[in-house]
Amino acid sequence: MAQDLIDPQVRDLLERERALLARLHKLLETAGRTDDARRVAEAAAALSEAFLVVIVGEFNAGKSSVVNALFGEKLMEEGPIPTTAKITLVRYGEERTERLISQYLLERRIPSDLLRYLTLVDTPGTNSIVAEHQRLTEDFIPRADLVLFVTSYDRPLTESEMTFLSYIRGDWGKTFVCVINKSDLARSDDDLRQVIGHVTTGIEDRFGFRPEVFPLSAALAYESKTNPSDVVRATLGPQSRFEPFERYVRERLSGPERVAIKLGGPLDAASAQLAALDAPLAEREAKLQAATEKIAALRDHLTATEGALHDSYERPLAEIDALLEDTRLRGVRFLEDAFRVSNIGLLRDKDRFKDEFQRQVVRDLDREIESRVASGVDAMQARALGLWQQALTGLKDAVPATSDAGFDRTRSFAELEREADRQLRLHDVRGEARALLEGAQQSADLTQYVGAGAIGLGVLGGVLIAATTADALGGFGLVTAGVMALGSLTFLPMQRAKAVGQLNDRMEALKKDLRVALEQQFRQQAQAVAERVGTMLAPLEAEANREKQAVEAMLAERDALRAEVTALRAEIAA
Ligand SMILES: Nc1nc2c(ncn2[C@@H]2O[C@H](COP(=O)(O)OP(=O)(O)O)[C@@H](O)[C@H]2O)c(=O)[nH]1
Ligand SMILES: [Mg+2]
Repeated sequence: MAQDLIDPQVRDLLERERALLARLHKLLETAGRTDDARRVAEAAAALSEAFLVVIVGEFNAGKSSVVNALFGEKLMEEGPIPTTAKITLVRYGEERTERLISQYLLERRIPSDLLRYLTLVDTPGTNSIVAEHQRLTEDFIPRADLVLFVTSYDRPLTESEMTFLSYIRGDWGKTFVCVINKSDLARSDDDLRQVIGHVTTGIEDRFGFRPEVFPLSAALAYESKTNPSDVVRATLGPQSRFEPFERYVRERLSGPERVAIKLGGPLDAASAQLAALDAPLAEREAKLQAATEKIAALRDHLTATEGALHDSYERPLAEIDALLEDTRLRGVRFLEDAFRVSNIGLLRDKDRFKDEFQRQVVRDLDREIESRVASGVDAMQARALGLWQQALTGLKDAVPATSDAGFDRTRSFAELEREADRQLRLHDVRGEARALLEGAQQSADLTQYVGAGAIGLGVLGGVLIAATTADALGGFGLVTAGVMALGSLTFLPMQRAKAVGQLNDRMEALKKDLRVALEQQFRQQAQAVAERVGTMLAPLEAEANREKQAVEAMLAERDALRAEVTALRAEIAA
């Protein structure tokens, strides 16, 4: 079969090497090494050009017929009339196309499997040689793996053929193999032997080397490959004498030495490119490693932030405690003073009593508490942002600003900075403090004092009054008539002691409940702040993760390709 012109094993190696180079090309492009990728593409292209066969000979000697017989298909037109005065490059293409590369060079693409492994150059007759042909031929001859000189039995070794061969041998230092086509025209073996002798000595005398000479019949060989009749094919095969020539071509093209040269070159290129990839990949890996560590540290740092945030409202809470304690003391003083006979008017006037209590005891407790809460919120936010900014600065130092390939923090950093900026601008201490306070007031701990409906600005004072005085006052009011009636002077101190006791109890409970409610609100807010700051890390983590996957994939591919290069080398050498 024509396919076997290239040994199947060699074809397999070629395919694998082609696949290897394609993968390497992709890897280099992914790694951003465009120039190297281009070099690999060139090596791959050279591999496709593997096994360049140049056919020379007089017009009408049967060059096209020999090619067609080798392939077992009509790649080239045959005929007694010169069809072209151009050098024709025949190579693989998905479909049959013809393209004029220059005035004297025609490229023909044919979807023939064998052309995946070899490229043919068909030259016009040697007698039509022009300067341009010579120059073009010069482009191909030195690269040729095989130069086929086709002469014909009926006109063996013409003078123009000798002239052309002298270019090949003399100017370009190439050897060639000689086909004597149309040997079916020989009337006897003796005649044929004579022609063979003529050609062999003619070349030897002129060029100083003894050529391989193959007398054959391309016409019969083609028939022996394509005739539908088994009998015809079996008879014509030996008659065509084509087999030794075909075997020779196969050995020349797929012999171990040539294969080693053909496949070794691109493999060397691949090895070099893989080696060149080590440093940049290691650098990306190191960068990524540093960034990942930094991000993880930042994540830890932020987790710790939540804890740190709790410290920031401890002081305001203690101050609120102190404020309530002061209030309690004022309340005790107020009650001790109020429960006297001289003050009986105040005790009888519930509204006045309340007003006085508000004025002397409660004072601006609401505002005071609100301002402590505000400073707690403020401290917490400031702390969160401070931690965040500090972390961001550290991260900036650790993660490279830009790199043509690899971890790119620029985008995520811009996002982070925007977010931090937004947090700063959004920061409305008073509003947040009020919200926090309202949240605390709505909590079950505090609504027990006044009911949820009474909540509003300054309600804490109301809470306080309700908590400390309602019972005392109510209790007092109820017995006032009795007091007057009995005129009992022992009754007032009793009531006073009772009221003070109640105030103390209530204040103690309120202190505790308010603290619990506020703490809960602060904790919630700290958690929200920590979460918000935490989510700002997400894009950076995503970027690091993306880079991690990219680098890991590239490393794995590099190692796989390296192993494949080694395997291919071993098989080529075998
Ligand atoms: N008798 C005979 N004629 C052949 C043989 N091979 C080719 N020819 C004829 O020789 C002529 C030229 O063949 P072609 O392949 O076109 O020659 P090219 O100009 O060198 O490409 C054609 O008419 C073919 O039919 C052969 O083996 N025996
Ligand atoms: Mg031809």
